[in-house]
Amino acid sequence: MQIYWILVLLFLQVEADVTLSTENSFERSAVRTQCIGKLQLNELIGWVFRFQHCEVTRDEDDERCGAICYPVVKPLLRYAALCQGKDASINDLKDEIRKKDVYIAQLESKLEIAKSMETQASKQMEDLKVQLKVNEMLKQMEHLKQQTDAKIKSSYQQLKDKETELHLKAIKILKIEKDFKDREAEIFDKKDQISKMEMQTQSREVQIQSKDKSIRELEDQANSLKQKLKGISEASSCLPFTNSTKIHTISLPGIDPFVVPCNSSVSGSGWTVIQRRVNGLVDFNRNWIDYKLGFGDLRENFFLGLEKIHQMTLLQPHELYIQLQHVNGSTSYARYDDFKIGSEEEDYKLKSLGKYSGTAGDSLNYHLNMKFSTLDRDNDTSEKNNCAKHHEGGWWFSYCAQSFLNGKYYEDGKSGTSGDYGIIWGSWQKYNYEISLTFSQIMIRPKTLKNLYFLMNK
Ligand SMILES: [Ca+2]
Repeated sequence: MQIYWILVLLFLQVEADVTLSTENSFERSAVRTQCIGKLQLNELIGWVFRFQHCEVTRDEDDERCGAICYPVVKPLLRYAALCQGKDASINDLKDEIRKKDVYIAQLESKLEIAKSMETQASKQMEDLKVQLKVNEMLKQMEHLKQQTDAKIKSSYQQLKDKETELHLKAIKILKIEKDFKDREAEIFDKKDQISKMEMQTQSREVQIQSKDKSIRELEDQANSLKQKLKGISEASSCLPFTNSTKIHTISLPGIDPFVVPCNSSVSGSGWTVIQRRVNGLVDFNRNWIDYKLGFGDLRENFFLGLEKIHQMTLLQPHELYIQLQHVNGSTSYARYDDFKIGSEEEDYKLKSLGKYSGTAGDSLNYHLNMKFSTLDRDNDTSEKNNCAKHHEGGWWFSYCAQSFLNGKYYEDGKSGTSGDYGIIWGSWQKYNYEISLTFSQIMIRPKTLKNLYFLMNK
């Protein structure tokens, strides 16, 4: 039996040689060797195991086998050859499968690597996304930081400015405080000074009060003295109005103040004019009341008034000055050093003349102690006549007159031959009563106390 299978194998070897006869010798040899080796190995092993107990001899078998088996084995051989080819294909396929497996394993390995790489990439992507988010956040934070920095910078600058402003204000406040303290110190000093001054003032006030008291006492004494001297000095005549030839107001005890013309241009200062004739504009043929109170224009023709003259001459002794002028321009005067007339109760009697001096002659002494007469009051010594009425003017008529300065005014200086008086001063015109003077002025001046006035005003 074993020999049979060896023949089969040799047959297969022949078939293989025939099949590959068209191939090149080198390659056929290699393939045959390889195929025989494989068949021998595979089939011999199977064959040995399956037929190891075969007891037929080799010669017998060979004969039987040759005759019986060949027709049977021949399709088997062909099938075996076909199977051998299939096995080779299968082996090839297995090899291919192994290669594919290897390739698949490689691919799987690569896939694993790829998956790993994908995982890494995904992780990296996530990391990148995170990084991007972080970068975006960082960028936003940077922007916020810049904005915050800008705000902080602005706020810092504002704070800086505020600090500077506060610093300046603090300096101002310090200066104001210093000024305030200085002022306080000044005020304190001033208060101290004021306190001292108040004390001094109080002391001085005491002194002043004492002096005021003394002054009041002196003033009272002076006022008393002035009151005593008032009527006899400055206000009672023109004497205080030194060198004046104007109209002034004087006052006398018992009557209202009145105005008088003063004259300092004829015979020294301080004369009070009591009568004047310069033209015929004022009628001197007046009644008692007129002569008592006075009349006319103080600037020209006037009579001051018997009551005023009485009060003036009553208060103190007066001197008398009579100024005369002829129509031809010649002048003269008569002066008496103690002129005084009585009260109305005494009919304003010419009570005193004193000592005469002058150039006109003494034509008034004839009228001494005569009462004053007016057209309505006959106080003359003529029993049959009213001299004042007859000669049209008031005067101290006796048996009429040697002087009469209140007579009718004649512009040509002549009263005519009728015997009626004009303005006459007999002793100066040689008792020619046809002559009427064209100017007369009677003035009086205190005499005995005039020096006292000057002493009081020094
Ligand atoms: Ca008479």
